[in-house]
Amino acid sequence: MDPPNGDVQGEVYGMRDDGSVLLVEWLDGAAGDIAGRAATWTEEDGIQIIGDGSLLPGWSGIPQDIADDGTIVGFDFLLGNRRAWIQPQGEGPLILLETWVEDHGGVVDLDLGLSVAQAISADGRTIIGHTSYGGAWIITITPPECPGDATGNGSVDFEDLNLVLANWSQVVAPGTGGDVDESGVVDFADLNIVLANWETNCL
Ligand SMILES: [Ca+2]
Ligand SMILES: [Ca+2]
Repeated sequence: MDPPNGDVQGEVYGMRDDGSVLLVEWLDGAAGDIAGRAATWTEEDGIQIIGDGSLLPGWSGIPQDIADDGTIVGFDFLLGNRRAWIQPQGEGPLILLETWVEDHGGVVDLDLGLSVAQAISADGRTIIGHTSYGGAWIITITPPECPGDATGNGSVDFEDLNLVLANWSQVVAPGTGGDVDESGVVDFADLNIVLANWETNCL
């Protein structure tokens, strides 16, 4: 693949597992940038700044990894200081990762803070990283309860109904293949839960 633009400087830090999105720290020499800006690059859209390019004005924004739903994790860097951030679903501003965790009921008990977010799992459920001097950390994200959501995408609709019907009266691993009541078999109980929660959006 050709580089996206021979006039830019920067580094590629990560990519989506399917290779469709590259994560770059973008330095636009023509614009006189001295701090790198967090950006994505895709074949279709080229460079797109992530949020404002950094969490804090004047810091370098360094994206590290992206989940399948577009959530991006990374960190800001300035003179040896680092601040981990997240952009949920790849939309809106960058959010200090500690703030995001606490806003979702998590507890950050590290005096030094979550300095660097290193990676996020493809399903977006696990984030790992490290502090500046205090070692590594891991964040596990529990999805919200969403009765009837057989596909696990946060909404109850025809996909879920189809999964129930496709496996009708089958014995499955509890909680999979449309078994939304986790009984181990796909039957009317599951169909009723899907219909009772029809068109619910849990996100
Ligand atoms: Ca669903
Ligand atoms: Ca069942």
